[in-house]
Amino acid sequence: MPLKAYLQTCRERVDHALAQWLPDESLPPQQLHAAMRYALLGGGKRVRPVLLYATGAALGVEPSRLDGPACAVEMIHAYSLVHDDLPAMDDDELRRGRPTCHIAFDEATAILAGDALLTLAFEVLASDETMAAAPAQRLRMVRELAQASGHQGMVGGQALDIAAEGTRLTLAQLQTMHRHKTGALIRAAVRLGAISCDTLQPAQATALDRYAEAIGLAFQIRDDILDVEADTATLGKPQGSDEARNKPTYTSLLGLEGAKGKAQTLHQQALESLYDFGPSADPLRRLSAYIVDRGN
Ligand code: GRG
Repeated sequence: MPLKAYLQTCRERVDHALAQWLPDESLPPQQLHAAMRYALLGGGKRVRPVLLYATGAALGVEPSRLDGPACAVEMIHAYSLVHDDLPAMDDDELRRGRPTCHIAFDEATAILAGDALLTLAFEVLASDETMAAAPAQRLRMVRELAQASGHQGMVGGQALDIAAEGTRLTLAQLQTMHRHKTGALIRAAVRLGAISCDTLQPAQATALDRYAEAIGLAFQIRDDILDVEADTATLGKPQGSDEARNKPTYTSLLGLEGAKGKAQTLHQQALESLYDFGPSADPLRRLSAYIVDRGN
């Protein structure tokens, strides 16, 4: 299946599952429920769920068993964007081409909607029946997602990012920050797909980890390149915001061409890590190419 059609199929699949997990807007507290739906269903590339489905496909896992973990990862992602956009953090008014959650609603509602999405993610992992997961598998997924999202992962990376504003970072420091802030959840998406496989071999898990590590960094580098090259309408968020905030980025440290070269090297590393997988891993291979070439 061509990548475009594959992306579309996965996006429709996860959007359908997400809509079913979300509370109805007509039920109280209506404002909170409306904000949760606004934050989660308002577009987005669904990169993390697609990676999770593609990892499952590489290992022969039925897509129906992956809907729960795919929803959980996307819920964490959506919550992080809502909180990242708040005045206390990046103070952004535009996301996915629409007003950010705290602009569309209010600050308190946006904080609560983020909190509710974060906690719903773990409810899904604990209770989704279509996952058909053994208790030990479920527990591993909960632990993976918690570690990737919390102080050892995304939240820790966000704290490093805030502390780094206005300072100069070395490439190693920048990489550590992004490995936590953006990379950890991307790795978790791949790992949750892998944990869903009942017959996962240690060598497969190691190869997929290497793949996820490479594309996680490549994703962030592409984000930095887009912040320089793309326009606000294409991005759906303000262009040039990293430079405006004096944020250390791959493009500021490596230059535009250097950053593009680094992204290509990571793409090659991602492909090499999948060497022992057959055609079932083609969606993962194509996703790596998409991540380093994407236009938004
Ligand atoms: C507030 C706890 C907390 C964490 C925030 C991930 C993050 C941490 C903030 C996002 C800031 C940002 C723009 C990071 C660059 C990379 C990134 C995660 C971009 C947004 O992800 P996409 O491109 O977004 O997958 P869509 O809208 O497609 O879902």
